[in-house]
Amino acid sequence: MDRLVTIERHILNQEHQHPEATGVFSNLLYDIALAAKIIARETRRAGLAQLLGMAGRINVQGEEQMKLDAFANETLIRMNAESGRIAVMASEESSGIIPIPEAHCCNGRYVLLFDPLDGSSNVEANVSVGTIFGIYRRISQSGPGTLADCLQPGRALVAAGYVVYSTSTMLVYTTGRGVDGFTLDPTLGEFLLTHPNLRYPSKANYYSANQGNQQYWSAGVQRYTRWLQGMDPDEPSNPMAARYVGSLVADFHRNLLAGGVYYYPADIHNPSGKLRLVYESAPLAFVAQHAGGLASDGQRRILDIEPDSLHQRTPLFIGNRELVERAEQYIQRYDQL
Ligand code: P6P
Repeated sequence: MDRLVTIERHILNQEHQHPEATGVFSNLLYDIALAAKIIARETRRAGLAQLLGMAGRINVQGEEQMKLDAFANETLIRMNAESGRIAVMASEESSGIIPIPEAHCCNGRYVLLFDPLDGSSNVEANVSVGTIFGIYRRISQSGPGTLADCLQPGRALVAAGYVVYSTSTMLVYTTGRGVDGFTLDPTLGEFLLTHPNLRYPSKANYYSANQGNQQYWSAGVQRYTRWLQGMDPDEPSNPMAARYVGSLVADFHRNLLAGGVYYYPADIHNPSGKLRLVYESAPLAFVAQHAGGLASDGQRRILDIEPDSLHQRTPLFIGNRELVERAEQYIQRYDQL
């Protein structure tokens, strides 16, 4: 029987490989893992705990805020606001930066960005949802963290990951040295290392996109989609299977394990696409990169994009490297015409 490795033990083992480490970063990762356990508990019993149904509040995206959204957001804020490890936070559910109380912010070295419950519109249908997070070092010198601390390019991330709340709850993260997956054993209350050193398989099986929007995509993206379906007469290929959950984290996770590409391109109604750069696309791009994959907006690599604003959107192609590069090639070839 393999040795049981909890996420805490794994984080500590990684810390020991950095003699200069002070443990602050490790404790920040512990805090996120604990928040994930709390959110998992509520997500699992959402229907029972009457957490379903609209909170009646409208969030910054103009969407009715699910009570579970609010709960996940509050949990992540509460777990990190007074730890002294964070200089500033930002969330999909909060319009501006989330300042840290003066008493706890000024020594905080890190910046935490998150989408507390991505895909939450699926909660009522009992479909998988997820948390996405990214961690930067602060670039401001002292005092309370700033908006600029939150608008760093993804290549400056020091850690990123996601939690997928599904048939089981998994936390997958990287600190830039491999991607590791942990499955929550609810009877122990522990995340156990179940998927060490995750890498995209060389053979990709799935493509994930909302083809209801296909007529609104560019010529290049439409042609790319036909290639994925084995229907581009000029570029013969084996058809791939379509899988689209409507929950980015669920699609991303399946494609990471089974090989595939997820894309939410720009369309004539949404020239910048739908997904957010700072707390959705960049953290997942960091994970994809360290699992041997790639993420692009169709022209630029996601990790190279310098954010202009907290909630800016970006087109997103993410998954197996060759599938994302192929999308860039189709866009290069057919969208410039
Ligand atoms: P559509 C959920 O709202 C989300 O942000 C992603 O999790 C998901 O992949 C996408 O939007 C679904 O969007 O337009 O296909 O319903």
